[in-house]
This record gives sequence, C-alpha cells and structure tokens, in this order.
Amino acid sequence: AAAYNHKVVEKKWRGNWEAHPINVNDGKKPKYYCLDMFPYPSGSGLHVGHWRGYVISDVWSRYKMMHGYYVIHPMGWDAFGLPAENYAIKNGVHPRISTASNIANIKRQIQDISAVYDWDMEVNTTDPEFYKWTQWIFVKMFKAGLAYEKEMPINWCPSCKTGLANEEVVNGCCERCHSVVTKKDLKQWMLKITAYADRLLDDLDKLDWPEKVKKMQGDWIGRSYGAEVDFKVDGKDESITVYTTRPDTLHGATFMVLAPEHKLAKSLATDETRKDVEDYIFKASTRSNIDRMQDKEKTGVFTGSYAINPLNGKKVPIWLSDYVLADYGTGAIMCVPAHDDRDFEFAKKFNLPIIQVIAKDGKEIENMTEAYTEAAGTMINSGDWNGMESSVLKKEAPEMIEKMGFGKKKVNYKLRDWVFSRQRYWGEPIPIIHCPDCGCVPVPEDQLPVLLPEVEKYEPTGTGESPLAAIDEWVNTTCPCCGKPAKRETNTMPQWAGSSWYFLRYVDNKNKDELVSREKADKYLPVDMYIGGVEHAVLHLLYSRFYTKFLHDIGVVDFDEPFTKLFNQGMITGKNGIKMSKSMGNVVSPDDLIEDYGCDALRMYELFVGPPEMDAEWDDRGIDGVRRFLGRFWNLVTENADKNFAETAETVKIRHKLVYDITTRLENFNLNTVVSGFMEYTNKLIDLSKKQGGIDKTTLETAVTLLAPFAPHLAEELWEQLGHNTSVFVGNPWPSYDEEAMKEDEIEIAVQINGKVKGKITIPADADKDAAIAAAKAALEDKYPENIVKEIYVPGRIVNIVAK
Ligand code: ANZ
Ligand code: ZN
Repeated sequence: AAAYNHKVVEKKWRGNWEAHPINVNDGKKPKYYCLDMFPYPSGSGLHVGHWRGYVISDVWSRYKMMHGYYVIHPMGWDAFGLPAENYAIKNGVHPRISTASNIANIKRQIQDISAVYDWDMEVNTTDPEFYKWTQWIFVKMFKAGLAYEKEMPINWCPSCKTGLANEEVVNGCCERCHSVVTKKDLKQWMLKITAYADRLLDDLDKLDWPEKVKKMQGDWIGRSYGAEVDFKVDGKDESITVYTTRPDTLHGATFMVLAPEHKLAKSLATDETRKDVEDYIFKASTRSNIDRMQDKEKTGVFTGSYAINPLNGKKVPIWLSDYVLADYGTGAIMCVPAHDDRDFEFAKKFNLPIIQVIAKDGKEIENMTEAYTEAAGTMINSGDWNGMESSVLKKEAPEMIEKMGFGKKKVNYKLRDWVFSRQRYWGEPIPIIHCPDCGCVPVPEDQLPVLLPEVEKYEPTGTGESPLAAIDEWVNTTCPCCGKPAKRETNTMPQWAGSSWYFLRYVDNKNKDELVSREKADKYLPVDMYIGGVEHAVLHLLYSRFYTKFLHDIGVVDFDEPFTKLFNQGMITGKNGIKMSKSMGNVVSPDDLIEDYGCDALRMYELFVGPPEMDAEWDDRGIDGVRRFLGRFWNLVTENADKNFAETAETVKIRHKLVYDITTRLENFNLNTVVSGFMEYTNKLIDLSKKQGGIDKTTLETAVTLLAPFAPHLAEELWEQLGHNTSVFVGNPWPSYDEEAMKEDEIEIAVQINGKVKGKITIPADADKDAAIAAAKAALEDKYPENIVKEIYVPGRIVNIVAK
C-alpha cells in the first residue's frame, strides 16, 4: 500500500465533504448546539493559539454527530469595534472595507481547520440585517424601562477617547489599550442590568460551567446581606446612614468614616477643620477608585463633628477617608477597628479607640495587633447582647435594629448598571431620537435599522461626542411622535452589544421579520456547549445571560440561560509563557504547518500540547511525533486491510479497552491523553500484529472510527480502504465497549512486606485472598517472613504482609 501522503488525502476529502455534506438535518435527529466564541476579524489573521478552541469544538461536534445528533456548529464575526476604526483613522480605509477583507482572510484560514461549520448560518455583527436586531433589542429594553439616560461621572479612556463600562476597566486601566482610566461627567445610555442581579446570581446554580467562572460572576454581582443604620449627628438635625454587613459589631463602632464625596462631608467641617477638610476632598476627587482601594497607607481627615451610636448613645468622631467609596452602600461606614482590617489600620494610624466585641475563647485580647475578622465567638462589651453567639447575632441584628427603629435590613450588590454608550464611529447607532417636546423617543421598530452613515473623519472628537455628531444631514431628523424637528442620538453601542445575542441568530439568520422565529428557537436553542477563552468570564458571559433573560421575559425565547455547558480552553503561548502577538514577534502561523505536516497532524498536535483547560507553550518540534504516529497508524490499517485476519482473544481485549479509554477521556475533555492513548494503543496493535501475523478488520474499523473526530481526513481515507463507500461519520455510530470483555485473565500485582515492595506476582484476575497470599508465599519462598501480624490483599492491586 502507498505511504501516508497528507496532501493527497486532505485535498480529496475536503472536496468530498463539500460535495456530500456529512452533518445533515433530516428533521428527525435530535439537535446538539456546539458553539465557539466568535472571533474578532483582526488584520493579523489566525495563529496556532486560535486553532486550539476551534479544534476542541470540532472534535466535540463530530463526536456528537457520531452519536446521532444533528450538530449546529456555526461561525461568524464580531466585527464592530475599535481596531478597525483605529486602522481607518491611520490609513483612511473605511472600517467596512478593512473588515470585509479581514473576514475573507480569516475565513479561509478557519476553513483550513476542516471543521464541520455550517457556513449557511454565518452572521456578521456589522451587517445591517444583523444590527437591525441589535437595535431592536435596545428599543425593547427602552420600552421596558431598562435603557435610560443619565448624566454621571463615568470611566473615560483618554486614549480611546470613549467611555467604558466598569467591566472594561481592569486594574484601573482600559481593557483594550491599557491607558490609565480617568473620570468624566457625561450623559450616558445605561442598561439596567441590576434589575436582573438576583436572577443572574441565583441561576448560576443551573449551569454546568467551570466553578471558577461561576465564582467570578458571583463575586462581580457581589450580593451581600446586612443593615442600614442611622447615626444622628451630635448637635444637628441631620443623621448619617451607614451600610454594614456586620451589625452584630455595633457596640464596637468607635468612629465613623464618610467618603470625601458624601453630600454632608463639607457641612460637617468646623471653623478649625474647614481648610483641611476641603483640601482633602479636592485631592480625593483627582483619584480613581482603584488607586484609592489599593493605597498602602490610609489617609483621612477629622471633620470636627461627632455622631451618636444609636445603640449605646456614645459619641463617635466622624472622619473622611477615601478608602470609603462614594458609590457603594451609602458612602458612609461605621468603623469597628477590632473586627475589620481597614478600620484597624485607620484606628492605629490616627490613634482612635479599639473596642473588642467578639471573643473567640471568651477572653479579651490584650493589645490587639490585628483585627479579628471572623463572625465566630461570643459577644463581649456589648450590653444586652453580651454572651450571644456572634454568627447568630449577625443574622438577627438587622431585624432587631429595624424593630428598635434606627435602621433596616438591606441587601447590597457590587454590580452597577451597564454604561452602554460609546463616543465612537464603528458601532451600532443607538436608535433614539431626541425631541425638544417629547424627550427621548425610540425609532419606530419598522424603521430599523438606523444605518450607520458615511463620515469623512473617523477621529473621535474627544469632547464626549462621537464623529456622527458632525453629520448634520444625519443628525437632524423629525420626531416620530410629534413630527417636529428633532435630533438623532449620536452615540454608538459597545462592542458587546452584538455578541450578547448573536448565538440566537445563527439558527434563523435570514429571517427578515423576527430576530429568530419562535419555532426555530424552540427547536434549536439554547447552546448546549460553548467553547472559548476564560477572559470573557465576566464581560461577555454576563451580558449574554442578561440579554437572554430579557428576551425570555418578552417572549422571544422560552429559556433564560443561553449556554448550558461551558468549556474554557487555556491559551497557547510562545516560549516562556509569553502571549502570542504580532508586537512580540512570536506568532506561529498554522499555514506552514498544514503544508508540511497536514491539517490532521496539526489538529492532533493542538490537543497533544497539554490539558486543554491549561495554558501551554507552543513548540513546533513536537508536531513531528504526531505526524509519525499518523504514519504508523496508516501503515497498520493499510497493511492489514485486505488480510481478513481472524480476531483473537487478545485483540478483542485491546479493542474494548481502547474504546473505553478513548471514550472516557473524551467525555472528560482529557483530550491530550486521548492523543497519547492513541499512540500507546497503536504501538500495542503493531506489536500484536507482528506477533500474530495480522489484525482483524473489526478492530481496525473500531480504531479508525475512534480516530475520526480527531484526524477526519485520514480516518475517511482509511475507512474507504477498509471497503466502505459511505463516510465514516454517516451511519457509523460511536463504538461501545463491554467491561467484561476488557477484563484481563491474569493480572500483575506487587507484594509488600511492611509496606515495602519486595517483588511482583502474576495471579488470575479473579483470585481470592487465599489464592493471592498463597501465590505471594510461593514467589517469595524463604524470604516470606515468619512472625506474621496480618496478611492483606487489596484486590487487583497488592498483597501486603505485616510482620514483626
Ligand atoms: C461595619 C463592619 C464591621 C464592617 C466589621 C465589616 C466588618 P461587602 O458588602 O461584603 O463588600 N463598607 C460599606 N460601604 C462601604 C463603602 N462605600 N466603601 C468601603 N467600605 C464600605 O462589605 C460591606 C462592608 O464594607 C460593610 O460592613 C462596611 O464595613 C464596609 F467587623 O461595617 B462593615
Ligand atoms: Zn416630539
């Protein structure tokens, strides 16, 4: 038989699959929706890192196909956003044009993976037929009161010259360009994602997602239970409300701290403190939240005023400090230095009293050197509350405080509403018209899409207006309500808008009347398996869940979670774990590797580099070993294909074990060990073939079938050589295994004396304890000890003899 030539084989099968699609919807098969996070079509094309996720999702799709599913496996383009716009600013090329050519290039590269993508389902977020529905969702949200305008200080990237959502600020810097983010007062469109906070949090329990991702979303939503407590300002009518999660520690509140932005901050100053207070407030206003939270050394200023602890009537000083954030809770806190780290630090620095109110072993600590932050122990120094268990009190105190009349129970969230407008060109226009009489009026649904107009200059103005504001003919329009002159909204949507719902559109991408028909939605959605990088844990995955819940609530779909199962693949990096990027010059392109080793070899090598959920360093040299394995596998099958060799007991056993190992590893996503498993078993079969003179056809067919999701071209070719004239993926179900048939007749086990291995013995697999011990005795002969305390047989594993 001819040697394995990947070029010939891969070309032939790509052509065959085009002529005879293997993943067909006959209307009878159950569906399985396996989705990749769709790519941004960047100018630099795909590298081997991008391949990894696509190979994983394709293996999974083909595996599901072989279980009789019609697999929905689409691909599309997340094509609005800054890179295309920045390119336009630099080179004067319209983003529409550069985007189209990038897509064409990346599409060709993705097709080289030979994945079973259904290109009839393709979507592109910048296509007016697509963004019509992105705008439609916005209009629906506006009508539901979930989209609103608000003047507020928002995160502003001075380099991208646009506002950012909280989720887009990472360690105080712009997620995209890493510039330090500042604040800017701007009128913004906001989406009320907070209205869904409880559902977004509680429904995480329904999801088969990595725990790590669920925890990140949970922390981001940040629900906490506590109380709001009112403290009267001494000598004034005003009172200050604080938010606390630890009302049990109220007796230990020895001072109070307000955010410098608190509305009472200035008025609490006395003649002596006024100058210091105003200086401090000014300084804080120039700093970002992140800086403030990360301060090593606490800063603060005494206002000169006092508040009254409502529980015990004690006077406590009121301070200002920027470790208290203005936009969380009430912007004011009661400070319990004995039981909170930050309060402790502050008290030490400014010499404020520390009163311990929870004692771990009933004893008060002399000279506390750090706060005791657990809610575990008995209450002390707490009047009527003395002797209570703090964990119990923590839960009961909010209600007690409510009854006593100086506060109430309160739930708080870290999640904030979503800043949804961007002051940039290359995005979906927000479909709103501003009328002097009617206010904000949504563009009527039958007039959507609001097309993105042509502009002469793409530069952001930096004034907080998008380049669209300069196009008078576009901006000036009439009010859909009253017909009077009115102006269009000139902000555009963030890049997340299209990606928050694109997965719904694939299954009905040509529908002119609906986002997705209810019939198709019911039949093909939601996504069963979603595969992509972990960097989207909060942003995209949270926004998509919010959109889906909203579309559920307005009856577009009947499910309220978009992605039933999630898999995050690790990153492929260059040497020393450095991210692959053009600027680092360490990008490995798949193109040459496909040429030299073949698509199948590259697919398997992508999986072989390490556990798929972990990052892995790329090293081209390893692909050679995978290519050689494919050559050996090819030879094994082709040499035996026409032999009609009868099956032997030994081969049957290996066959069942092979099916078992590959299937269980694949089910658990241990894909790197699937590849090493194939290598081991192929060597075993080659040895066996030499020993016996051949391998039977059933075993060869089984091995080829198992290999098909991984190396589809090669598997198709070998399947044909084994005498089949239909695809290995069609009408050829995934092989099953029989645990009985896998069992070895004889097993090798270790013999230990007092835990130390002394030798190995071979015994019948079903040997009982007596037989195993007898075999051990026979093997060790005179080395078998005399003063035996115990003889232990761990079935199938060891004999251990305990002796004196
Ligand atoms: C008294 C206390 C005693 C507190 C104690 C903690 C421990 P979550 O919601 O879990 O993040 N806090 C409240 N508002 C704040 C703000 N705007 N800026 C900074 N800190 C603020 O935590 C809520 C706790 O964080 C609250 O409970 C408050 O301090 C502080 F032993 O009140 B605690
Ligand atoms: Zn009007």
